[in-house]
Amino acid sequence: SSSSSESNKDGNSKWYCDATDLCLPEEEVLTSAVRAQKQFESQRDCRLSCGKYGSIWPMPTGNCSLSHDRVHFDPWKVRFNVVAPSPVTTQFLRETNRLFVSNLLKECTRNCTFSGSKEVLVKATVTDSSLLLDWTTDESYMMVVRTTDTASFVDIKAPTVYGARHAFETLSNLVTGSLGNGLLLVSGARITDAPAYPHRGLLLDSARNFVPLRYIRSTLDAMAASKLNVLHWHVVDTHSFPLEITRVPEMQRYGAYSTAQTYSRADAVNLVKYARLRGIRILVEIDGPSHAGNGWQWGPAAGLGNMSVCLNQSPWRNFCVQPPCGQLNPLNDHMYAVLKEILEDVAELGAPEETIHMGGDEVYLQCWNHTEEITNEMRTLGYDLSEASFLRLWSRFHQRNVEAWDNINRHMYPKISDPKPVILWSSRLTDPQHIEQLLPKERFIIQTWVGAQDSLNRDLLHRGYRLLISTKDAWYLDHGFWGNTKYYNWRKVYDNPLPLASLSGPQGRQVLGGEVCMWSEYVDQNSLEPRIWPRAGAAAERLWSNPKSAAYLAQRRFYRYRERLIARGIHPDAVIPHWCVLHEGQ
Ligand code: CP6
Repeated sequence: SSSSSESNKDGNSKWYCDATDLCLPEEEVLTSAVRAQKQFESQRDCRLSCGKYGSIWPMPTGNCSLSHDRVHFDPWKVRFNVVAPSPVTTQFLRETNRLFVSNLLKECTRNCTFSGSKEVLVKATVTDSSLLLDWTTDESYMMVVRTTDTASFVDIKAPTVYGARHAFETLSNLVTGSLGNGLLLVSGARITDAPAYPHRGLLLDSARNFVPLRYIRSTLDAMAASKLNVLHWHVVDTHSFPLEITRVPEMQRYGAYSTAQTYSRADAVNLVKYARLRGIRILVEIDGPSHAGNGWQWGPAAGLGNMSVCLNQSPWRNFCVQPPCGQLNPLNDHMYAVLKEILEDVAELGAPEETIHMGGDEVYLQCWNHTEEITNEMRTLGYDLSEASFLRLWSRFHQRNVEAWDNINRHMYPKISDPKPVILWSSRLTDPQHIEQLLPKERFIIQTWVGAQDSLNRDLLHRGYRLLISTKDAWYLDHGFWGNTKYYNWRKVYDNPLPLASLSGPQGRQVLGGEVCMWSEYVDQNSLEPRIWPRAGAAAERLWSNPKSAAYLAQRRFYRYRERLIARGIHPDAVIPHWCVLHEGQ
């Protein structure tokens, strides 16, 4: 047995392979005439589909049925007909079509051209003329696939281009390899689909260890394949500041590990475009007041005073959670001015509707309390040095930055009328007894990282806050690499329902979704991909489908999902001995 708690569906765990997903008997592949009139008579529920028949990941949430039959399929013979209401949406779908074909070409083991395959005519109709991508974007789609003697027809309807691009991903899930040339396509399908949560994220830390741009692009490719839609880019931290800030070049100059380990402004702008074409937002985090040090050291020499404090203190344990220490000085006005310029740069990088993550995690009050410059200034301003004073100082830090963020957006994007909410990590400020005084619920979204049993999520929802969930005892992909915790395998990631997942109504909708987190203390480009994938895919199905069943029922589909990642050039970790897949059901 691999684990006593992960029993198979019979409730025992005596099998080494607990691959118990239901696969229907294999059927002959149709090579020529297809019984079009019969193709929906033998339709299968998508949940029962196994690798051989194309298997959809994440599972659609609406109607979903697939034909038993497959036809030969040649990606070169796909013809697209795009019906979109504006030049930008038309252009978007054309580029999406190219990505779809190039992804499928990677699936061909020998040659993609098979003489017996017929044309596939894909019609995609979208109605919204904008490319807006935020929590309100409708990502739903409908898709019908049918096959006649002469061709296959795919009809996709979606409100937005993002729904349409998800439909293309689903369509590529209906394609499987063949032993000879070409590929096979499920001959008939009817699918309606929409995500359970609007925020389906992956956090990537590129500050502890630098992650070269092409590895971030690969991460985006795999996210697109999984219908994840937010890359939370934890781009800077105390350790390094690789991001170019054009208004404040000192940040990168003082903060990057080397000139090679940097992201230029153009890199970031291009990455945002690359992501959006794949249906993904890039949400930049500028963490503060804690987790900020390198990059901020140039204040004294420039006459701006200490903008970050405790950087070189020892022993570090007295000043921060993790070395190197560094915490922004909340009483230095120059620091706020520089931070505002950083926020301006970030606001310009992204889409007009995009917002920002401002961190707020792991503040160490002892750092400020042990910095004379700060305690002296506090006494001058009439603060005592109580804990309540420091908490007030900390919340003022966030309030000031939110005001700056609002001002920036009012000027930069006057057409967007509502102030954008800002995201913060859960912390002492988000304790239920403090939060309503400190962080107004209209302005702040809280990303919680408490354990699954913690009452915080329920308490904050009860008080009307919107949440992102990153349960640290299931969705921290770095766990198991710090030496003392068990590696979170994909089942654990999968079997972690979001709080109030079963609630409909306002409290259910206050959970915007969640993120799996790839902190980079112990990964860089050499181990990044297998650490993230395929486990982040388990979170992707949790967030898209909110499945009622546990991981064992998804195993066969998950295995096939992993194979698709491999075909697309990703290097996911292994999840099961291949022998188990070959002997499944025996
Ligand atoms: N870095 C930052 C981290 C973590 C956080 N913020 C973290 C904390 C605890 C664990 C793993 C990661 N490495 N900036 C907390 C949100 Cl167990």
